[in-house]
Amino acid sequence: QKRCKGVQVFRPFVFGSNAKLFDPTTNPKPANTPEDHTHSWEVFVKGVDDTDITYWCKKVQFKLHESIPNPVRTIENVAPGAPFRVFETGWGEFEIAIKLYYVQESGEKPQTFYHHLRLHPFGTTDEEKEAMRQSPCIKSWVYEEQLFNEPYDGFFDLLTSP
Ligand code: SLL
Repeated sequence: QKRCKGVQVFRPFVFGSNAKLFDPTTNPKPANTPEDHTHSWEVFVKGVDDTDITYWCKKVQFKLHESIPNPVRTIENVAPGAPFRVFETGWGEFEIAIKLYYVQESGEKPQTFYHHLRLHPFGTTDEEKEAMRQSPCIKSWVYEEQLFNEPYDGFFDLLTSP
């Protein structure tokens, strides 16, 4: 297998979380949810504007807080354009390790990103915080670019075929 010398390919993606406070009318607590859980949330990895990333990202492992049952969640075989994601409920914020596994043709080792799960309004200015307080959903999204440096010929074809 030959590498494409001097070639760098970037692929944008998004990772992050969405969280909602339980509320009897807008976000009712599902049956059997533990008493102390205050929020429902999801953590995800996906393409920008839900574009497909499955041609380079094959699998994502989310490592949640140890207080959560089965904290290591592995998501694969998602439909093209669908997010890799985990839904949960809970009461606290914590750091999530998000490990991306690349398609076999890439020859790339998995890479870990870190995301702080946000349940509560945050922001640097009062305006930002107030806007979040008004919003039904606390979004914390990070836009990233995956760099493939001198990809193998076969992987380059995968990355660049329409
Ligand atoms: C804190 N450092 O103390 C954090 C830890 C852990 C959050 C937060 C448990 C959910 C479950 C849950 O929400 N843990 O029991 O399934 O704030």
